[in-house]
Amino acid sequence: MIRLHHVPGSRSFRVLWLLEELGLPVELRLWSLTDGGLRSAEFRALSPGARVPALEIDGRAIFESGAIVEYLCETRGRLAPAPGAPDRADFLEWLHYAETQATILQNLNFHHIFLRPESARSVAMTRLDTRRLALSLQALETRLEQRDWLLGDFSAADCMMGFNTDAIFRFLARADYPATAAYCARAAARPAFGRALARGGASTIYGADFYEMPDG
Ligand SMILES: N[C@@H](CCC(=O)N[C@@H](CS)C(=O)NCC(=O)O)C(=O)O
Repeated sequence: MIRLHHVPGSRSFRVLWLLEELGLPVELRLWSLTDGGLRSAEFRALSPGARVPALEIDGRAIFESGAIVEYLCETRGRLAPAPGAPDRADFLEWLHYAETQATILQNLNFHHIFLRPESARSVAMTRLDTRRLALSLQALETRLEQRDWLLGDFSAADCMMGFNTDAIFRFLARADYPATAAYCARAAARPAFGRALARGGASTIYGADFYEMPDG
């Protein structure tokens, strides 16, 4: 039995998408970011930092989406170059780069949506993180100008980007990053991506399609 602890539209989508790509049956346990459930002793026994995802598998629980993705590839033997393969370093770089970018997206979610009261939000930090996102996205854009997927062929590193693809164009103009926009569309067209979205549920975070960088 594999059980994924999941919040719709969160980083746990990365794992759900990969499990669908691998054709592995999974039981979902749904949580909310806002009702305090992630801070319960029950959940912290699975993920001590009170974050999703957590995956119960092979008689234990694993937290950290990157660790889960690497573990699934290693133990289920697909969608990643083997250790020592020529493109292994590229795989690890992009797998972890997705999390570098996700932390910026998470900050922007706080700046634009979650922080209350609104007077607690910082214009300077919102502008800084928007610029940091643009820099991180330019690297992705350059990479994708030459290839359909991060490694050329589809890999689990692309699943790590699954959380980011829903968020990046909420804060930056799609038209400025055509290769990344095409990549996001290719990802969304994969049957496993569609199954994961239908099963796990779409993000409920965003009330707007686009959030402008504030003046200041
Ligand atoms: N580096 C961790 C980050 C996990 C993380 O921050 N998850 C968010 C959802 S996308 C979360 O659980 N947030 C709960 C909170 O901040 O209280 C990973 O990749 O698994």
